[in-house]
Amino acid sequence: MAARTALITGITGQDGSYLAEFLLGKGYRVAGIVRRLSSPNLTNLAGILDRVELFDGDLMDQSSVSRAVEATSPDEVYNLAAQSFVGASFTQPVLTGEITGLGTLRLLEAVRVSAPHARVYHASSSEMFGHVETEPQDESTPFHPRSPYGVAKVYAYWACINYREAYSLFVSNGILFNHESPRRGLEFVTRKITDGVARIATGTSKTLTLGNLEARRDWGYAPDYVDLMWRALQAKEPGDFVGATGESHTVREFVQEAFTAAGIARWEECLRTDPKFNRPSEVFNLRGNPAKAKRELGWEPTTRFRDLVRIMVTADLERHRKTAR
Ligand code: NDP
Ligand code: GDR
Repeated sequence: MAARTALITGITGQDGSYLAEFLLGKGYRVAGIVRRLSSPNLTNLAGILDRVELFDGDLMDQSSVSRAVEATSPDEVYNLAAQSFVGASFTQPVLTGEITGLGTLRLLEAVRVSAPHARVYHASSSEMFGHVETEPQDESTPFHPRSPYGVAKVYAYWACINYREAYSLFVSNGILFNHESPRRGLEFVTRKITDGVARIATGTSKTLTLGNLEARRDWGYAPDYVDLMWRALQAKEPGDFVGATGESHTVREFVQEAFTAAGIARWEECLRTDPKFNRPSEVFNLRGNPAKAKRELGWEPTTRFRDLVRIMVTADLERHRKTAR
């Protein structure tokens, strides 16, 4: 039997690279859309570059997205590309809307025209819940986004449901809560913390400066979440699924756990706050209920908070020690 083909947008990112590895492990032919940059950014794909097919394309550009869908004739499409940093969405709101919101519509159009039998996974986000009034959040919790990013994700979420209803496309939303790893971008709080702690532990820095330490998040491990993406497309029917651990912690707790993992006891002396890292409107508290994904997809996260922090601190310590040598 011929290998199934998966097309991934956002393949160079944290999730895209883990998903590509996961699908190669399952025998898929894996293709990805990569935008042109003056300095190519393929670090996350280093181990699999010779096994993935890369197509030039940008979610801002309909023709390049359509060409990639036509050229690969995919069985499964994973739409992970986005301007994904909430902080940057306040300084670049229109760009965020173009990529994260309309970009999804461009991909759906390409699938509708050229690959209507393909199954589509779309990366929706817990940021759509935003200012929550109930806890934990599940698939029926109302949306109240608090950033241009969250607003764009709500648009994309409904675009996916509209294409499911209007054209009978198989489109599923994964409403995923924060998931992290050593491949997380350095501007996101978890990686900023583990990188900062590793710098302090190796003597290249003395302090770590953050914004709101009391924000709560439901943090899981990224490789667990790409498994959910795949499972969502193996289901009988398309649907919308929350992916989360069901446990939440504050930023301050993450900091404490990270310093502990690095063996630094008097960590409060190294911690600073600066209001420049606060957001104009903040999401204070998120915790997900993944019961539907467990019941219908058989999905469960394997890695808990403390192990996640340790995995990330260990990787950053190793990286900084190597460069210090
Ligand atoms: P990353 O920021 O690590 O990756 C984003 C990817 O999108 C990169 O490959 C980036 O390419 C690509 N991209 C950005 N703009 C464009 C564009 N205009 N055209 C084509 N590609 C583009 O994000 P994650 O891997 O963490 O997240 C994957 C998806 O899941 C995103 O949509 C994110 O919003 C969503 N999400 C993430 C969660 C998380 O906790 N990680 C939780 C919920 C949802 P380049 O390398 O060129 O920058
Ligand atoms: P988030 O992730 O906004 O939840 O979006 P981020 O790690 O940026 O922020 C989490 C919380 O930490 C607080 N915070 C800080 N954040 C950053 N980046 N830097 C700081 O110095 C800092 N100090 C405190 C923030 O205010 C916030 O409350 C991520 C992204 O991956 C989205 O794409 C995804 O959809 C959601 O997770 C689920």
